Amino acid sequence: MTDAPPQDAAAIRDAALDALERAGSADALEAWRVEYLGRSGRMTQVLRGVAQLPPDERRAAGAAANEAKTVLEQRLADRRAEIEAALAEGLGADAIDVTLPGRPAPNGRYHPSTIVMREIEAIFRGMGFQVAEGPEVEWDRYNFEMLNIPKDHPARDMFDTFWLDANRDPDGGFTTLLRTHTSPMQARIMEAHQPPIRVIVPGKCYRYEATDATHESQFHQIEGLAVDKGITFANLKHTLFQFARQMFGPETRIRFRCDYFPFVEPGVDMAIEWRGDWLEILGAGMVHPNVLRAAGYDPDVYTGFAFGMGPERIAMLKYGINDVRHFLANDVRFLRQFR
Ligand code: YSA
Repeated sequence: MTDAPPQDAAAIRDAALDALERAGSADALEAWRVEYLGRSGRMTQVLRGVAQLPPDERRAAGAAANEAKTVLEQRLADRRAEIEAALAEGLGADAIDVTLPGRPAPNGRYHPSTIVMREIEAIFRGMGFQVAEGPEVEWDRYNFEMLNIPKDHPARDMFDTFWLDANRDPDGGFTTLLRTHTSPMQARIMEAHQPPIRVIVPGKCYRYEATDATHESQFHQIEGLAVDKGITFANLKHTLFQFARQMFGPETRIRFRCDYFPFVEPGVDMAIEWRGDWLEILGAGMVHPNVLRAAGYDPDVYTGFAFGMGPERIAMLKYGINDVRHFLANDVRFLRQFR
């Protein structure tokens, strides 16, 4: 006599139920089904074994094995339903409603200074100028001395300067600063290159001055420099007239007036007529012989013109902005208006 089938049925049922709890996917359930209830499954084997038992044991053993099989089939069905429900719930949470309108991606925009500077650059590139950039932390030598503004020159008062404590000369004087204009790049470019030169230099400038509607302590300038044999004031005037007409329209009226900058002779400022008023947009002039000489050029051979303009002031004209301080206030209501 053997009691193996009924005991096996109970033991296999318990092991199977245990394994079923751990099966967490449709694939795992199928593997479980094959292992216990498949054609050669462990519970199927037990049922087949009942036929080999002595007749008086078959009834009880068969009933026990059938009951164990029924329990497993029932639990398999329940477990399948549980897994399908969990899967449906997960899918529901991640479901994408493809019929919803798309959310607009927030686009960045160009700053109005950038827009105007690019426009200015494009105009001068079209006239054969290259574009260069230079350092914002500058030596006194380039910002002033090589531009014919020696130490103690009264013209230094035109440029309220942020001096840096990083370097001092033997007398304890400051030697480095935040550049007050882009003009030091004139000296750097002439020092490093031979004529002919036609270049513009966009960049940030800093002045230690009280701010108001037309003055910021940080702003941009675009410097222009042309040096060659035979450059005259007429070339300067033509270049700036071309620029103003492309920038502000072909009918734009332009005014030149004498002005003083130590690095040019003669010096001028240029204004354009805008909404019934004259608005100054740049300083300019013929490069001073001392500046040419300081860069190693012979002023009897080479002449040049230079100019420096403020893109924020130009943007104010173009867009009707009434205060230069808006440019750096980081107010998105202001910045959103430009593309
Ligand atoms: C003059 C002659 C040259 O051959 C070359 C360049 C120059 C310009 C000279 N370097 C200069 O800085 N002149 S400036 O003090 O009159 O500034 C030029 C332009 O920069 C101004 O017309 C204005 O548009 C802008 N600017 C100056 N200070 C500013 C400013 N913009 C905003 N805030 C400030 N504080």
